[in-house]
Amino acid sequence: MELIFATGNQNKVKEFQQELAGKYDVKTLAEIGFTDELPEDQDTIEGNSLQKTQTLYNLIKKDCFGEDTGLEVAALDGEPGVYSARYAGDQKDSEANMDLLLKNLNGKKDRSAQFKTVITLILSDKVYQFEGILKGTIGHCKKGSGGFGYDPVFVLEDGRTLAELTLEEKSTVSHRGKAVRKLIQFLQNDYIYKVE
Ligand code: ITT
Repeated sequence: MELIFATGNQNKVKEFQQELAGKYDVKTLAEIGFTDELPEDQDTIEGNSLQKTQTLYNLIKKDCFGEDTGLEVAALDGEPGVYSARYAGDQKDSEANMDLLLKNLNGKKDRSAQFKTVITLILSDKVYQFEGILKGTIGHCKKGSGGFGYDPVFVLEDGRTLAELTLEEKSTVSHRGKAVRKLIQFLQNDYIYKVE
């Protein structure tokens, strides 16, 4: 079964491949020669996930999936949330985003946060969504060299940041890993069962 992944983020591709490789024939936008940026101007993570995936589906009319992820910080009323990529400006600079986050949390006692991923899958005009959440806290400085985005400041229960995990370890606990396993379960059980 071929699925096109509606993302321009190669780090996401790597993390999805960790779970999907060998199970599904996942093609990236680059592999199908699609170079445009997909729109994401909705005010919810669910809405952005749907918008990216629906835009691609309308253009190529092939089964596809996409995802949107946001970091929600309690003491900042859920920010940066849907604005996670552009928190410190349109250049989508992860270092600048983390610096601004650490600055905005300066002096705040509550540093609890969560990552939320919503995957949208479109199969033959039908739309499905799968959510994954990872709870943690925001550290006081950046630690680790793995992962991407806000990983160096996102601290797990065991004290490590997401950037200190291997790709495999991150997948086991992460928001994206949880959402993608729900997608796989759906594809393996419900959907395959329904169409036969
Ligand atoms: P798309 O092409 O899929 O839209 P994007 O990079 O614009 O890719 P998002 O809007 O979903 O991705 O992501 C918002 C930002 O949140 C992203 O730029 C990262 O900085 C951050 N982010 C997403 N997933 C993350 C993860 O697993 N760990 C740390 N930061 C993450």
